[in-house]
Amino acid sequence: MANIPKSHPRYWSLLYREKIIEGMEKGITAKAGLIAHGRGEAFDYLIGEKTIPPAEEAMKVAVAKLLLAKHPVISVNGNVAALVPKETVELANVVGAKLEVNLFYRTEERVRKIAEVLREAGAKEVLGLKPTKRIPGLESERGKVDEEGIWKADVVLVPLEDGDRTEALVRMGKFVITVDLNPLSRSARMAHVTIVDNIIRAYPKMIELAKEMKRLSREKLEEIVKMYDNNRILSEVLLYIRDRLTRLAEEGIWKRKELS
Ligand code: PTJ
Repeated sequence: MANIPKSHPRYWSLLYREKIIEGMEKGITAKAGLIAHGRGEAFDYLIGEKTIPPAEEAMKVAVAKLLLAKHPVISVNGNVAALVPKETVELANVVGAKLEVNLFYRTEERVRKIAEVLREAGAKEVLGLKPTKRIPGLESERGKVDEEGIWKADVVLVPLEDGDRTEALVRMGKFVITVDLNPLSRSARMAHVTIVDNIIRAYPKMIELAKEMKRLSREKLEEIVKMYDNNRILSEVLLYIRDRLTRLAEEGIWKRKELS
């Protein structure tokens, strides 16, 4: 990995960029994953590279839904494995979810390598290595799922996902949660709960929330889920970006070192 000085003003951003590059070189991340990451970075600039209130609200509902689920599954792709392997395993442990490697650009070798990364991060069980079922309506490679995982799941967390697959999962009757920095993406609009935040901030926060919310009764968790409206959340994200950009334009961003 390139040596990035900690004093660099954009240290964190460069560090995660390097993780994605390293993931690709190791055969974990797809080449298209580099493009997806760049798109994510651009949207992260727009929200100010911090967790914004509508994302926090969506996270609470996502965690409540995962805790309430009978068969929750967290899907893992090449970008997620490169960026947040430990956090993925920890989140699955706290909410009691299964982990399934499910790839858009599926190759058996990548599936195996990602499963290895998850095991190194502490996962006891990783599904998706021998999928026997197919998501209806998706061509063979993209639609392969594990009978004990996504196939059976009632709630699926599919971060950084393609819109087509999100839509197919919704059609199958799954409750779909996504993490996507682009509030305009098809995935963001198709999912039942969309967390518009960088996964590197979202997963640690969701772990914290899950540890607290585990103590709540089912009634309380159901109450949190009941009032949720994903369309409102996506509108709030767009309005947040609009207001932030307006403020920055009016204040003159060139005068400021830190953007908030
Ligand atoms: O590993 P595979 O084969 O499953 O492929 C994974 C990618 C990401 C290449 C594949 O799912 C894909 O092409 O996805 P898309 O359609 O590019 O969508 C990815 C979405 O994730 C985009 O809307 C990005 O803005 C968003 N994104 C990228 N990086 C992050 C992110 N959202 C949150 N956190 C990020 N770090």
